[in-house]
Amino acid sequence: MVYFKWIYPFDSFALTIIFLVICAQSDVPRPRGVSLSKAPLYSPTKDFTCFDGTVTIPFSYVNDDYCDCFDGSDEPGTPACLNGIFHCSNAGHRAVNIPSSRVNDGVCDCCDGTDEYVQPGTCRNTCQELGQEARAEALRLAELLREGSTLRQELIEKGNKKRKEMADQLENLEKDKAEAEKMKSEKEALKDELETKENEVLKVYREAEEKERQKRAEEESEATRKEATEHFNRYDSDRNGQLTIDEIRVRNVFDKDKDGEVTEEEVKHFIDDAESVNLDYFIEHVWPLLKPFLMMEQGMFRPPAHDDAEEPEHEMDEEPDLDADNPSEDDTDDPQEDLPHEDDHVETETHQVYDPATQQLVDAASEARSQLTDAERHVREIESNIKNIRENLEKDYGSQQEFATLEGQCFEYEDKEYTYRLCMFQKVTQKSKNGGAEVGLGNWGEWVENEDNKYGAMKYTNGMGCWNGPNRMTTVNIQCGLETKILSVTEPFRCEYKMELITPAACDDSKPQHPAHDEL
Ligand code: MAN
Repeated sequence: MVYFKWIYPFDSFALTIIFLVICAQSDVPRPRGVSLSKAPLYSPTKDFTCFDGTVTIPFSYVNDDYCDCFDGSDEPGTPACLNGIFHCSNAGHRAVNIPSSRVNDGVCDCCDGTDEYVQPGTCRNTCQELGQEARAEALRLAELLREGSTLRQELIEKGNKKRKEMADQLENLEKDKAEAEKMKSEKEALKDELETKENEVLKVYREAEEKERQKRAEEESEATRKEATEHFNRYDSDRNGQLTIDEIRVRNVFDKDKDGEVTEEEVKHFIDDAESVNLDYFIEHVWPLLKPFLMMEQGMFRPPAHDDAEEPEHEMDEEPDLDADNPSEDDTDDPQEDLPHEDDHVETETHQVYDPATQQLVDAASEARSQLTDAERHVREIESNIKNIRENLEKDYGSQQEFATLEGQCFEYEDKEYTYRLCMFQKVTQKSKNGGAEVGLGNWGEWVENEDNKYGAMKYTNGMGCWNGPNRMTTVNIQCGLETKILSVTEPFRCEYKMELITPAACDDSKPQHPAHDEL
């Protein structure tokens, strides 16, 4: 495994010197379980004062297997106090502190075996071996850090270069934007000007169209009137200008249900309660009701079939197939209901033909509109680029821009069930190997300090909602390594993911050394 965390470079000479000094210091007389740094607090010639200052006892009470101090400081070398601390010097390896309750419990906690002194021989001293391994590991890690920090330096240079390029790009884009906006205003002005002209010339056409429409409407109304009058005269057999109930009853066309008889109800349908109607009433009220039946008779209008299977075969001259048994208001065979209405919107594609001069103006205006649309799109594109660059420039890519080149780079990790993908400073996703959609495990949020390192972990938050739970989120712990790579992905809590990432960007050899232990 090639990663490293908070280990600082030691060369073998320095390690040897430190080791010799420790061996010399390990001989300093002190009560059992006391570290070198605490030794001065235990003077055999003075009474002992507990570390918390509450009690002072004769020195002979120290390590007498009776707990006198609340903080357990009088019994570092016995298990008498529950909260005491036993210090293993572990000469040759790393000193450690263990709870003094583990002293003489039959388990070897210290590599030098000093925690199990009542039964000598219980523990073998393994400190030399372990120390040797640890020193070899420290050297390996120191070497890793040395190599990694060279790579990090390169990343820093590239990162700064990238940032500078982005700043230059932003400056250029701001200029482009000013120009594009100027262009847009010009195109807008040109479009307004040409549209004004276009409207002026089209006004003549629109007026002519309106006149034409009115004319057509009048002609249609006149034709309707004429046709209705002809029918009125045909039915008004005594030619007295009044169509009576008797005159209606003998006309088959008013026999809505085609049962061979024009009933009272059928008459009422056309003329309400009137005894007779004159021509004007006929044209306005009766004709619109009668016309669809006439059209059906002439085969000019067919109501839509409601059930294809049962649709009767219509002959051109066939009578309208009306439901004679039940002519209710809901009768869907009523041709009146199926006629196109005046306010029905009928899409018709008309291509207006203009005179050449007008056409030229219409074309110019339409070209100006399209150019304005292009100019507006261009401004929007530049604005979006500016926004992206600004967002990136505002991101924290590390104290020396060491993480900048990683922006947008994606790394994958596969376990048995899922493929995880981390796109640096953007998002984390999870895809099941059994198919299904990608699940968002979080979007770039912020750096999180980890073991005194401001850039120790990244937080990706606000991912896809978890079933009956919060939105998914991911913490990416970052350590030094010679390449950028995800080492593991876990889900310690449901929908909370943890990634271990190594990268040379984290190999910082300039950090102050952290003394992990008080001896060695
Ligand atoms: C999916 C995955 C899992 C997650 C569950 C929660 O199966 O995203 O990681 O634990 O949903 O329901």
